[in-house]
Amino acid sequence: MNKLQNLARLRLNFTTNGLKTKWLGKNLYYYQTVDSTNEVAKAYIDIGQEEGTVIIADYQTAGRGRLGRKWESPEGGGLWFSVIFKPPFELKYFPQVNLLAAVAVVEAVKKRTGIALGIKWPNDLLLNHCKVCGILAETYFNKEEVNYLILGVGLNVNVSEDDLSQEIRLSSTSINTALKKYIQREPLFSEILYCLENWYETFIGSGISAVRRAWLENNITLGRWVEIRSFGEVFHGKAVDISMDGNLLVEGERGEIKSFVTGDVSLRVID
Ligand code: BT5
Repeated sequence: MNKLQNLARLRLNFTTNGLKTKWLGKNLYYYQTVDSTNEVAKAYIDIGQEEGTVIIADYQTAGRGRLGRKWESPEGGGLWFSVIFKPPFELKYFPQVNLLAAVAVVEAVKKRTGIALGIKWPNDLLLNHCKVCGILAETYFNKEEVNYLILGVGLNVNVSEDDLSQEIRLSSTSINTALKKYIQREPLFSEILYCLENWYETFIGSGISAVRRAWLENNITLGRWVEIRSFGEVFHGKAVDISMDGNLLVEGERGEIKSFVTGDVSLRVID
């Protein structure tokens, strides 16, 4: 039995009444439990599901972050989902989708809750200095060697401190912790898909400029002293800009500028 057949009994119904998108999320698969929605997305690509397909789960047993890290996905309190994209551009531009995804989630959360999240390069969204959302963009090739991009988003909506491990309790938060009230997940989810579709279309239609501008307006990384770990090396400097490719430019102590590609690094703000 393949992965999707195995999962079939865990599928739930999802009402998409509030969905305002044209194509993104029109195919939507909602599960009670999966290992990782990014993994399920691969199985859907393998059976020919098209761009815009969304997989969402109430609980992930093996939710993951970048570089093999774990993404804690407690039951029912978050939006843990993945979107399948088939970008009509070269692989080297794929990391830029991280930027537009961050911008889209910030915009949707602002519209629905009034809360302003800050973007920490490359893929963390912070609220009151704590992580509330992580984004994971992974490339996947199907049998015909067509490149897909699976965009995974984990947003803590109604997640309480006790739902998370001791390890990350102090560095993470959720929207309901900040607002001190229960948040309905469906309207927020629909809004995120709507913003994601808009920003993706903007990106495809006119490139990174508008995305980059919005990213810059909402970022909390530039101008800060940072410590970057990349392939076993540690680099200290001031985050000064992001390039048109979405790379972070950091000025070292001797004035040298280094460029870091999203995906390869972990970054800590130290000032
Ligand atoms: C990320 O990685 O932040 C990307 C997370 C993407 C999760 C989504 S959920 C749907 C889809 N399916 C998946 O399997 N993944 C995606 P990274 O930058 O490597 O950050 C991981 C780190 O965030 C961990 O090492 C913890 O320190 C922290 N963390 C883990 N779970 C968290 C949570 N629920 N809230 C806040 N921080 C968390």
